[in-house]
Amino acid sequence: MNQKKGLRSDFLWGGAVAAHQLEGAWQEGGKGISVADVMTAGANGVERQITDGVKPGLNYPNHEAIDFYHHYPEDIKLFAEMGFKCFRTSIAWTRIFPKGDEATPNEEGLQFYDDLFDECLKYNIEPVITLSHFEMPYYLVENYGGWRNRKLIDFFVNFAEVVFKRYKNKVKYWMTFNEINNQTDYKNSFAIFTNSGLVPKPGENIEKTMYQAAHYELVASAKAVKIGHEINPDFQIGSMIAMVPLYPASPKPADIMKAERAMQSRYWFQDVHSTGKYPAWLTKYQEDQDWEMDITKEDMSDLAQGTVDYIGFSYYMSRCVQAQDNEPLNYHYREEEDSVPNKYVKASEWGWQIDPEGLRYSMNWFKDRYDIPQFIVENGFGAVDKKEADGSVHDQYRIDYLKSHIEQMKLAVEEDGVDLIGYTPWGCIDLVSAGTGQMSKRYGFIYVDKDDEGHGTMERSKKDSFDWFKKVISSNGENL
Ligand code: BGP
Repeated sequence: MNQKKGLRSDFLWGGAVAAHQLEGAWQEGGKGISVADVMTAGANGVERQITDGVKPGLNYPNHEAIDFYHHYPEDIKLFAEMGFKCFRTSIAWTRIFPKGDEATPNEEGLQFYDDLFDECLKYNIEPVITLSHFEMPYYLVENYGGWRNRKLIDFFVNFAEVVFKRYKNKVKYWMTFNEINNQTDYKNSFAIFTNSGLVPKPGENIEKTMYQAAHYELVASAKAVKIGHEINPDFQIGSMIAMVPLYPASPKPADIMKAERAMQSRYWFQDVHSTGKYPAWLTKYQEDQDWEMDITKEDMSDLAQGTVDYIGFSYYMSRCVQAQDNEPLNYHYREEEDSVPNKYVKASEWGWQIDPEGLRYSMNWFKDRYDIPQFIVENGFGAVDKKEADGSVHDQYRIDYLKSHIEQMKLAVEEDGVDLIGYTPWGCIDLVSAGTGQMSKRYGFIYVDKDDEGHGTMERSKKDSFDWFKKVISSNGENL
């Protein structure tokens, strides 16, 4: 869409969530247990634990979450009041296929999403749907080893086909796997468990397994894209990439090269999603390891036939990388080990570096490499909010964060020619944080009365950012 000034007139303003982080009702409506349901909350500096089943007495925050399953009419009404044009959520795979490998879907689960989408459409809110957002059936982990098993391709494609057919007249915008590239951080057990249901086996080369699992997911994604377009040629089916641009810490050539390799190692997923091919360095790397990869000619043909229509991505922060003396180049950027602080930007309480210009940089980077439409499907500021005695929440810090990012987003559109479909800030209503498993890291325009121990009335109330975002939407981003 060619325009001189402003965002497109059909720009999709909205908000984003994921089924497991807000629905709750983990055992209602015939739902099966997902990987999210076996993860405990973090507490006092202790990370979330991945358990091998649900143990009494532990805090599993996703079980109830904010009970959106029962509150959604009230919540969607508030989204409509803010003026949302779209609402990004995911379909919990376990509501449709409780175990993942069944032949027949669970009608009650399908009906739930019919009702939810109808409720959105009632207010002209377009549902934007992620097929897999950190919540595959736990049964597939226990019985098939998660995505290290090729059989998962068929299970996922079947799930995609069932929901594509069911909602073909209600949903146009889809994404396959949420933040599929997080698993490149393969030493982080949270990243590979939530992305791919991988639990490392003793003695296993988890790096190789990650590449194999990622390959199966990419084939499954491509097959889903192809089938989706056959079911409804108007479908727009995107990838979903966690975009954290990695800057060199200095002009030192070794830092530049390290940053380049780090970017390659985190973002090759979009190469496959967009071109249907693996980048040369990756094929070479896998050959050099003498790994027997299960990548067939048919897979490569599937990848080529299932390239995505748009790039969906999250953007929260940038990071910096610095080469160590005599360090050999490696392709495996790891957040914990390889990042150094950037003295030019501030960080949130969780160390997430606030860098609005990094959003514009990322949009240009995607544009130059892939030149397809983009959709910012997550962006936002996680903070501990304080609810005042009169029920108000003064979250100016959140407004400041979002405003500065929207400004840069607009520059990317107006001055750099990026074709941007929409913008859906993360956690538009407070929900369970994926990283901490806690309620206290909040993103919402709408406050939900619930604490980390699970206590609270669940009452919804508007924060200051609610009216601000309403004004932003009604002016199509002109009035910030
Ligand atoms: C992304 C995920 C979301 C979400 C968000 C914020 O990585 O796609 O599921 O939770 O980040 O992260 P957190 O909840 O850890 O603050």
